Formats: sequence, C-alpha cells, structure tokens
Amino acid sequence: MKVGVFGNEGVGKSTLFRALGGGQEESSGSSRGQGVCTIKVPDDRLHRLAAIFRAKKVIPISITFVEIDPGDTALLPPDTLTRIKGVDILTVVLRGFSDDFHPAPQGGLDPVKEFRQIESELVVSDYLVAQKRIERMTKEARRDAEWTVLHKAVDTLEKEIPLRQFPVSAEENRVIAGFRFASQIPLLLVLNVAEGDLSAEGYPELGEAAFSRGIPLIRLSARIEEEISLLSPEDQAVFLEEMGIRRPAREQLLRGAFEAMDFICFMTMNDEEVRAWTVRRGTVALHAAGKIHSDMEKGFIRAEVIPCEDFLRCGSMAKAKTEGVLRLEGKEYVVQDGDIMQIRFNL
Ligand SMILES: Nc1nc2c(ncn2[C@@H]2O[C@H](COP(=O)(O)OP(=O)(O)OP(=O)(O)O)[C@@H](O)[C@H]2O)c(=O)[nH]1
Ligand SMILES: [Mg+2]
Repeated sequence: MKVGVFGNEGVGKSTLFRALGGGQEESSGSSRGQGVCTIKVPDDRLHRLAAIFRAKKVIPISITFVEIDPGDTALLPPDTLTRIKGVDILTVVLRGFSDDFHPAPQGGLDPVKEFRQIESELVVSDYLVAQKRIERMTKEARRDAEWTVLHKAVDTLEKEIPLRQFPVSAEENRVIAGFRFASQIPLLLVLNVAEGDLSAEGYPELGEAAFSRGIPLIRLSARIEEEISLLSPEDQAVFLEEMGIRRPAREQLLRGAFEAMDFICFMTMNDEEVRAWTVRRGTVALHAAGKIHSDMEKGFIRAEVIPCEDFLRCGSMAKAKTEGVLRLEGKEYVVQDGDIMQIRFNL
C-alpha cells in the first residue's frame, strides 16, 4: 500500500516525513519532495502465532509513504499530478501553526480553505481529463458504457463534487479505472498544529468538513513528532505521556490509512512463515485467496477459517479443532478482520 503525503508549501510535510522515518526504518531522501519511507505495521498477534507454529519468518503488512511536493508555480503541475495518481491514499497536510519564523498569511490561518483549494484543483483536473475524452468519443460517434459513465462523472465534477463521492457500481468503476481520476483517491487529512495547541480543539469547521465527507482527520504537531522520533523507545513513552499524546504520528497515520481505505487484515501461517495481508472490508474468501496467489483463486475449493484471537486462546491447532473454532467456509464467505485463513485449492 502506497500513501502520498501532499500539501501546500511549508505546511510541514518534510518535518512529518522525518518523524515517520524516525531513523529506524528504511527511509531515504530528505531533499525537497523526495522522501520515501516504508513502515512495517506492528502486529503483536503475528509474533504470538509464529511462536506457536515455530515459524521462521513473520511478514507484517508494510506501507510505503512518499512525499509529494506542490509545484513552484502551480499547486498541481503534471509531474505532481502523476505522482498523486500513483498512490492508494492521499494524505493532505494542512497548516495550523504559526510562529515568529512562520507568520500566518494575511487573513489568518485557514486550513479549511487550504483543503477546499486542493480538493477543487483535483476536481478540475479530473473534469478536464473526462471532458477531453468525451469530446474525442463524440467525434468518433462512440456511445458505449465508457461514454455513459464519463458523462455521469462530468455531471458530478461540474457540481464541484469529487468522484470519491460519486456513487458508481463496481462495473462502472472498472470502465473508468484506467483514468486514475485524482478526486477518486481516498483522502486522509492531517492538521499540523503548533506545539501549544495539541490539546485545544481548534478549527471545528475542519472537523465538520472532514466528518461530513467521511474523511479521517488527524491532529498532530509535526515538529514535536520529529523530536519524539529521535528519542529512545523508553523516553518516547514518557514524552508522549507528558505531552498528552495518545498515539505517535506514525501510528495515527497507519490507522488513518486503514480507515481511509476501509481495509482489514487477515493472516496465513505455516511452519515457514506467518504473514498478514490486507483486503477491502467486504471482500469474499475467493478474492482474498487470489490476493495470496492467482492459482488459489482459480482452483478454490474452500477456506478453513479461525479467528486469530480464538486460535491464540486455544494455543494449538489440535485444541482449536476440538473446541470447534475452526470453520469451513465457501467462496462467498466475507473475510473478517483477524481471520486466519488456510485455502484449500485444486488445479
Ligand atoms: N512551530 C512549528 N513549526 C513547524 C511545525 N512543523 C513544521 N514547522 C516548520 O515549518 C517550516 C516548514 O516545514 P517543512 O517540514 O519544511 O514543510 P514542507 O511542507 O516540507 O515545506 P516545502 O517542502 O517547502 O513545501 C520548517 O521551518 C519547520 O520547522 C510545527 O508543528 N510547529
Ligand atoms: Mg518539504
């Protein structure tokens, strides 16, 4: 999963990025807009499973964050737009701090306005793409499914509504997926507040705007997070508590990303490895199997499912069987967060 970190100039993207990297993970590049940082999602359950199975390897979910800067003269020049279209989730950092070195702009800080402006640029760029395509198709007298969906999309965009809020069926979505419309990418908002404003509930309008669109909103101070990330784990815990910060930035961003994508995780295990996988909530066993290997989807027979917590309580496969927590499920079974899945297949 790839998460973009975008926002206006000087909102604290690079500072947040350094906080995410914290020195320990694979991270690179702190020059303008070049940061890439891969974080393994910590999941204690995987290690407990590995201990029971004496598995050699644990493979957690990993999420890659990429820093995306706006252009020098335009917010969304073509190369920035291309980078945005390459991510699964777009984190938009908004400015909620000012100090002597970074005075507030004229008219004061306005994160809601910043957010609206970015959203509106994404909408306009999609509108231009869709409109141009419709013109071509009209010339060629093409009136197929794509033409119909694009018209619906243009109607939505004209009302300044992002395609994220455009109710398309899975089939319609497939027809237009190739365009990678920018306003269709799930968003995650980060309000970067001043050190002293962490506990204050400032900018309630931003909270309302995010809530009404179903977009997760995180408040943090990138500068404090950067300082914290440089401390030892023990000191980090003390500092977080002192500052009244419940979860450090990286944890908040990981959770936010899962929420924005509506992702859940399931697990597979054998004596070689215990591994976590992500799927959209509502995914059926057949498609989850395809995520592991296309052969498993093609030759799917059934899934053996045990909720992870039940398995850990039992402590062994034999006990899980006698306690009846292992279930046999078919293709249409909707995978639940924390399911351990064993796919039976035949080619
Ligand atoms: N007071 C305060 N200053 C911050 C905070 N976060 C970032 N800054 C400062 O704001 C300035 C800009 O931060 P950056 O992280 O470089 O912002 P950016 O979004 O990467 O900026 P560009 O790459 O120029 O677009 C730096 O001087 C930071 O130290 C914060 O939480 N509080
Ligand atoms: Mg920067």
